[in-house]
Amino acid sequence: MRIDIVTIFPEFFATLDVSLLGKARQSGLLQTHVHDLRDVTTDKHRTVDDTPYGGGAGMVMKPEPWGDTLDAILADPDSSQRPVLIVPSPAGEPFTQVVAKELSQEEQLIFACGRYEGIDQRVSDHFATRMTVRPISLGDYVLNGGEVASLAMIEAIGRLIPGVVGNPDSLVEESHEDGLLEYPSYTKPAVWRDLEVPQVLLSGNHAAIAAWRHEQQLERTKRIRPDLLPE
Ligand code: 6GU
Repeated sequence: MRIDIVTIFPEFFATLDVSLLGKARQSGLLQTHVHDLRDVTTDKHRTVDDTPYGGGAGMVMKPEPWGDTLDAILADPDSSQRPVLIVPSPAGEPFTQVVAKELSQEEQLIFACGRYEGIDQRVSDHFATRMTVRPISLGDYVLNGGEVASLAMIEAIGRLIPGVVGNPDSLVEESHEDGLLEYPSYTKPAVWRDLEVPQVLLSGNHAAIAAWRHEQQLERTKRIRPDLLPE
């Protein structure tokens, strides 16, 4: 998979070198390209924002630098025929494991990291004719910009690319995979600060262990995330 990121803060993406995704990049499973939006500006102050038409607080990102940067990405012979343009925004559709799985099957994703009060709407309107545009939100709270949100999405998506996570079994029994929260995990020692590991896990009875884990998933989900359960 190829991932392009457009941002005025390329430094945020230095962490793509680290851990699992860093390894995926080294092995060629993942290619990332970070583009500084200011590189295409021509004025002395490298301006990327301006005041909103109609008035109001804050600044809006100007369309021209976005247009020039995205045109250049599309013109790259290594770009795919129809990439997905992800626009991180608290006004987007909710990001879920289902969305992460869909996006992990794409050839190319482009993350448009907006700052200030967002990007001139015409950027999405124009590029919707040339790419699949998806405004996506991490949840009901506000971040200063799309950079941290993009990093979270890239990690969630990247680990689903075949080969990125060494043992694919570890992708199966985790929260949200079966619509439930995951069960609690324990390792040695069997007693720690007077707290014992649940006996059933030491029993060697695999059916009993599976049943106990499923019960724990249901109990946790009911208590913490009842919205995930059917009526
Ligand atoms: Cl995806 N972007 C921004 N800027 N703020 C957010 C968000 C995304 N999700 C929640 N808040």
